[in-house]
Amino acid sequence: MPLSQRFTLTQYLIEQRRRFPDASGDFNALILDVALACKAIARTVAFGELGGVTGNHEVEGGASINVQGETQKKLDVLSNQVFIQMNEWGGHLAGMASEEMDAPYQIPTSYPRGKYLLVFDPLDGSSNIDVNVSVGSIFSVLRAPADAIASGRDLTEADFLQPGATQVAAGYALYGPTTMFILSVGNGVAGFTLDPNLGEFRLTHPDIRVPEQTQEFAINASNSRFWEPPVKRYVDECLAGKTGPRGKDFNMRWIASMVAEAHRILMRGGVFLYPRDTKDPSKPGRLRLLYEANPIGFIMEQAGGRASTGHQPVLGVRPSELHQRIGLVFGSREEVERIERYHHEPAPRASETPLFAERSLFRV
Ligand code: AFP
Repeated sequence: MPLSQRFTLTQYLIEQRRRFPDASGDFNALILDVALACKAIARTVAFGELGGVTGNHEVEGGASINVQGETQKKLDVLSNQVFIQMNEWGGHLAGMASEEMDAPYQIPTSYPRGKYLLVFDPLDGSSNIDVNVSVGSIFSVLRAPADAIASGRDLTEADFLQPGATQVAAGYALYGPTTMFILSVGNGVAGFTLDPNLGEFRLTHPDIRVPEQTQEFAINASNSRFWEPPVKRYVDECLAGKTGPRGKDFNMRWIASMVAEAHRILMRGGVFLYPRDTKDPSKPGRLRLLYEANPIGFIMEQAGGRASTGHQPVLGVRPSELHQRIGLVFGSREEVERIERYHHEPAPRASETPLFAERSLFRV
């Protein structure tokens, strides 16, 4: 399709809004502010060492640590600031929450307060930014509680604890060889590529569908000794390839940047697992529910894929904490359903699964 005929993100949003003749335009303006933040972050990331933005964020006494107990990169802090600056003033938001902030961010009283909540991971995969892997920003849009909208009161953590199924929209920007913006407003998934000449996101992937089957899986195999039996079983069967119960060979990938893995899976299928494991009993998984699992889960489901904790659909989980962690499996529908089935079935006896006994590559 000639470039001139490709919709911009703004045109796409206007088209989508025609489904809701009474819409105020607030929602579209919010998504455009989020997209602007992503463009600004893409630009900052692209300068890398030249822009003096690589490395840890240093404070008195050493590198700063976020609420997760993780070292903050300079770019984590900068990206968080960009999200706040671009989104606090427009009057569309009642408040924000981020991986990089302990508590909800209150919209300053100098700005009007609106009806949406924005939850985000400003720079996912950032612990690998210094080696130039693809990183991205993940966001989720929720409705603020009615009384908060009516009164304009400060928000509490509880206001954000909504199941993923209630998301109004979700998406991510990927800062890779090209910058892309992937969005679902609850009507399928559309992908936009940043046109560096225009500085605009142009619609390049109008209706993304995750292939239902796959021969590719992604998991951090260094955790194998901590996996629960259903995950061990699944991975063992994939590794057994043609000669095993699956009767086909599988390929494995691990980028350690979930947003990049999610994008690969959206484009060509696959399954991603960061399951609950026994590594640290105080952490029921590695990834965060509200700004990682829920938005990526929403995108996957809207693209015909599936997202699960292993035990239940991730979008059905009622959050208990702002920074709650959770086990996450997503991607091609048939694989995710298989992994869920393994979690619900009684563990097979060793005699029924020779892979588990003698030949498991990941035996403990
Ligand atoms: P960072 O944003 O701190 O780099 O974390 C990335 C992440 O949350 C997710 O994007 C990766 O899939 C996962 O962590 C990688 O975890 P491992 O380092 O345990 O493989």
